[in-house]
Amino acid sequence: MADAAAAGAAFRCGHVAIVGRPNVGKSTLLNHLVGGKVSITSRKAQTTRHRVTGILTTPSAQFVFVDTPGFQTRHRSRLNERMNRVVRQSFADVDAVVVVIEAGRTVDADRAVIALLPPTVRAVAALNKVDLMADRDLLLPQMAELAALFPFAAIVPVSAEKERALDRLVGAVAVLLPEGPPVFGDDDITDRDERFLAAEFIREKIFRLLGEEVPYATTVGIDSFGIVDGVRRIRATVYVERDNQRAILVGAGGSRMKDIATRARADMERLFGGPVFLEVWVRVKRGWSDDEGMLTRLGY
Ligand SMILES: Nc1nc2c(ncn2[C@@H]2O[C@H](COP(=O)(O)OP(=O)(O)OP(=O)(O)O)[C@@H](O)[C@H]2O)c(=O)[nH]1
Ligand SMILES: [Mg+2]
Repeated sequence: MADAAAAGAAFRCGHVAIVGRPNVGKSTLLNHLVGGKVSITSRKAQTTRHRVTGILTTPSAQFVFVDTPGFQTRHRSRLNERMNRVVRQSFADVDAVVVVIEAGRTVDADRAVIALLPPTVRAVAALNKVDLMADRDLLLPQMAELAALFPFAAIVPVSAEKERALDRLVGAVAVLLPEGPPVFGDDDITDRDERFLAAEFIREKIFRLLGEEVPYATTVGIDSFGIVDGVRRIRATVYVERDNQRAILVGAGGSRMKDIATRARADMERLFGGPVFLEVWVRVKRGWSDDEGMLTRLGY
């Protein structure tokens, strides 16, 4: 804040939704923008299911980024409807939107997301994964098409993973934010609590370590979370739809579940900054993704 004042410019602060079709790198972008793992990522589409906040504070601005689930039309269930609702609602209470699109490849699902943008919203397009592009000549025609679809304030090719041009993206978003004091502390990187993050880290390992079916049939609930003598003691339950999915998840002699829990615990200890004792159970709960009461209890 001192720097902004010294330069004669007012401090800016605002909410910025990150939207896009599944798997374009929205959560990876959020994590690299804020410099910590607050939103889970995987190679699989529809990894993110909740609204996840990540906060970046610079000398001249505070950005409250809101990661959202990939907007999609497949896998119809009440859970999917709730996920799409999160995306639509995200436009209502933000000052700017970052639409993430794969560099060099605009598809109909991207156009569907752009069509959701309210005409008055201020938006920047981030063309992500430029590091994977073989032919950079594709960028100019892609930018021309996007500019014709929506009056983007800027279109910025970036690589979230390699942290390329993220400063340009942040600069393009900063000018869209209103003047105002910061609402979070300088060191805060999320407003999500440890309980939520613990459940998400377990879900991430399931998305990363299992095949195409089980992750989508899975959710995680935290049964208890306490701190005793500086050790976080967490008891979690993983819910699956069917017995055979439970067997796959547990693995021979419990080996797969042990691997999932070990990796999730390492992430928790890194972010929480202290030792974690983690106990994970697996239960069959048929139809959880269409059960309104259960979805609400699980925070969807
Ligand atoms: N090469 C490369 N890979 C990236 C980049 N950004 C993200 N990825 C990868 O793309 C995959 C999807 O990333 P996520 O961040 O989970 O994507 P998402 O848009 O949040 O996906 P959903 O939450 O499922 O909608 C992961 O395997 C990331 O490692 C990038 O800049 N370059
Ligand atoms: Mg995501």
